[in-house]
Amino acid sequence: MPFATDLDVGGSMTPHNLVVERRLSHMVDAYADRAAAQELAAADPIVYRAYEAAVPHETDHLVYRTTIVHPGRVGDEFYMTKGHHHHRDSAEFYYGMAGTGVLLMQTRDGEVRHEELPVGRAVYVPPGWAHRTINTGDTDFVFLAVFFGDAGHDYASIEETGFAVRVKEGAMGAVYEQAVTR
Ligand code: M6P
Ligand code: ZN
Repeated sequence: MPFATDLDVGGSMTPHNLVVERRLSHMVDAYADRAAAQELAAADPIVYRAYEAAVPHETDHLVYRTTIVHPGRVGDEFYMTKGHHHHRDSAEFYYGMAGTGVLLMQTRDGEVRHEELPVGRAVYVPPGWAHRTINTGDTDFVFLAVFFGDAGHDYASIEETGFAVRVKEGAMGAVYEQAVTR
């Protein structure tokens, strides 16, 4: 049956089906400065949360989630999502709802692109591009993401290579650094 949900600029979704809550201890290896990550993981802060609408994870359906990436850094690297490919290479649609952040994208061949995702901007992630979001501001970064119900989250293949770019805090704002090969 058709249904409606209410999305709040704070990132909450009413009603919602599932909440993904990612704490730093779940992704210590994602950050360049492992020692800083391990130290901060002792207090185990929540890095981000996602709310999902009650859509079946099946072909022809469009699953949507709001995500709230909290502000913070591990060393000088901004808080970010784990990032993933889709098991079935398929597109994703992003829409900025609050705060300041960036969408980092990378193909399996290592081509990298980033797009800022300010409030009111839509970014299209084509099939085959892994995607990670980064909060480059000092308030919650909130966005909506829409993807196919049968896309599936593949974390392993991007974990293996890592993202080739890291987003860090510089003197004049966010800087994009070539990652050291893992
Ligand atoms: C966005 C979408 C979701 C994803 C979430 C958190 O909302 O891309 O599919 O789950 O961000 O990102 P990740 O799954 O990479 O931790
Ligand atoms: Zn995705």
